[in-house]
Amino acid sequence: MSKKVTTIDERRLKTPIILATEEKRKQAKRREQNVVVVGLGYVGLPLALLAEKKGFTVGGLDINLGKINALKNGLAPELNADEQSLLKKSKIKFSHSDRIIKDADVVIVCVPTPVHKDHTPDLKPLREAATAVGKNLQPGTLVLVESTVNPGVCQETVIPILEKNSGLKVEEDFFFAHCPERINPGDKNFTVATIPRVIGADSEASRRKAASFYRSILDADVVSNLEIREAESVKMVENAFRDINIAFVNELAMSFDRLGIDVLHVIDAASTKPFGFMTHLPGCGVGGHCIPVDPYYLIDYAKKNGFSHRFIKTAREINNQMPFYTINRLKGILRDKDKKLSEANVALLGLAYKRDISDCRESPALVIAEKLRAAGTKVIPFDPFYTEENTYLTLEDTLSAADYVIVATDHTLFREITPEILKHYNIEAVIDGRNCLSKDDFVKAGIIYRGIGR
Ligand code: SAJ
Repeated sequence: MSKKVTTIDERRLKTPIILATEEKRKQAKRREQNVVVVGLGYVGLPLALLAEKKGFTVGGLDINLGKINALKNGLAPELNADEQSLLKKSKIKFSHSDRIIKDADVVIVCVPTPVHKDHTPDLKPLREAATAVGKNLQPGTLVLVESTVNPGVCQETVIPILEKNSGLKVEEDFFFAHCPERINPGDKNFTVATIPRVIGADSEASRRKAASFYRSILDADVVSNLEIREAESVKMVENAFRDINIAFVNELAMSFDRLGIDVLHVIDAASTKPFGFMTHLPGCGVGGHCIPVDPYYLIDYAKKNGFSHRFIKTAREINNQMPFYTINRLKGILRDKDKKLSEANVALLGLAYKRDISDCRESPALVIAEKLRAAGTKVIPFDPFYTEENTYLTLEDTLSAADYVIVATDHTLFREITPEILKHYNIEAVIDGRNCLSKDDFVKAGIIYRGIGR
């Protein structure tokens, strides 16, 4: 019988001192490596700080001079506490000039990929970033694109711009890979260092270089056996998957409102099934820079190649209508009181697209505010994280000026609102756009409650 060979984990044989010495040697080697991150938003800045923490010499480029000046002064409110402390002691060279790219061994493009009003992809930021990189690209550099794009963008848009502006040839003069970002803003468990990543490349040399770089900064798995277009597709699939599942529960919510069934009770119960079910929750809409945006990139590209994504498109339509559905919940209450929207003073609680963050991009709350105002409603917005738009400085002042409340973001502060508080301010009804309040308590207290699906 063959002797069972036990593979001994080499690391276990090394003493902590040997491991620490090895890490120090790797860090010293990395210090010779210059990494430049292009785009210092919620993706690029944490990545730049992580690369520096892991020993690389790092430069950060952004077209926003105000952001660069703030960063030079150690100011970046959107960072979490750990990242803030890294920024305070950081030696990252923050620059507004793309010449910083000339010294880079690794360039990482982390610029936004939004959509136009008609939901078609807006690649302008990415094209501009690729042009800046191309103009300063040196032979031997590894170019990594983290921005979320549909299949084809790297090979059909980015690489041609890099080659045209540098006179260099991809895979001959410089290396290229795509590693879609997977940041989840506000997530304290999964951070830039711990989220597994996927890499797509079209040559073994680029693949190896990209995998080696990410493995040197991440404490997470790196899957590197994809082609570029596959890696571009992974992100599209991840986010369309989430959007479709949210649309599913949003449709259930609208149906169950008619049927008088509490959709949250049903979803909670279905979630007890340990397999074959994944919990998603209905709400007043789908915001953010990823979920409501990315599916349109895939829809648009597939359409250009002769395929119409009916299911993904329908999911987008369902989710886009949720702000209007939320307003209709209020209209139903007013109708019973023979009132119109133009006679209502509505406290709109929450502008951010999700809990306990300040980001309002594509937020359904902004659609609700716009449509209510168009109907003549007096909208009194309040968001503890996004103070620019607040009518009043406190929640109490906001409630004192309102007759009705719409909760559009389930910030922790709003989850603590009790019926007594609303009664104190003579609030007649609450539309709970995030189903984050206790329906039974409000009904018992005689306050009209409408959730989304309950
Ligand atoms: N939402 C619902 N119901 C849900 C989940 C979310 O209505 O069950 C709404 C949220 O209120 C928000 C929007 O959808 O308005 C997006 O929420 P999100 O939790 O997906 O938050 P994002 O946009 O920050 O998504 C990020 C994404 N990360 C990347 O794209 C790299 C996404 O892929 C992650 O799945 C998501 O975080 C996550 O899982 O938290």
